Amino acid sequence: MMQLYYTQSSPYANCVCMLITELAIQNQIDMIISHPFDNQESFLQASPLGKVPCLINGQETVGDSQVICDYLDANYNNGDLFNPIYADWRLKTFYSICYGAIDLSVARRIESLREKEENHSIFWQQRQNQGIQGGLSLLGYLNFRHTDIEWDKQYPSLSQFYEQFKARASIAQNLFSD
Ligand SMILES: N[C@@H](CCC(=O)N[C@@H](CS)C(=O)NCC(=O)O)C(=O)O
Repeated sequence: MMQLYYTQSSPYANCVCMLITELAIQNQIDMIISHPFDNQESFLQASPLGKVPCLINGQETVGDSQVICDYLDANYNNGDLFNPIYADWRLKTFYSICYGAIDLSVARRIESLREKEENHSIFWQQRQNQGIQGGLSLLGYLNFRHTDIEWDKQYPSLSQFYEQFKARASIAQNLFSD
């Protein structure tokens, strides 16, 4: 049995959870909700950087969502998801833009938490907005954390696509929450 340390608010963990649902391997993984800021000892031992997600398989620790997705795909899916991406630089670039948009959205979240400390940067918030618009690909997380970015009004056909796509089990069963 593997263990996955995760939170339901992390878009990185959400990528892993969606893949687990897509591969239908939920029954092989203990899902352990662990908020990084709680600094649980077992979590910190597994994840030296103190970040979720983190996967444990026996003696092996696999950290970082992209590495975990790669690991699960290679071991439980013959690499069918990622091999075609790695073989095509255009797909690789697209994948990297998707991840970059996740990074920016998390940075934007951190920046908005700083607002409460009255030292957030308007400059960085605007840069993040610009990049997120350019890489819209993490629609569920935007609906969860950044509802002020009204992407659905700006991109109606993307919104239509998402309305259909969100019924998929890997999205419907892995909804964001605090
Ligand atoms: N590159 C990592 C990033 C993971 C990450 O930054 N996770 C956030 C939650 S969204 C976290 O655990 N933050 C806690 C911290 O930085 O202390 C991945 O793809 O898994």
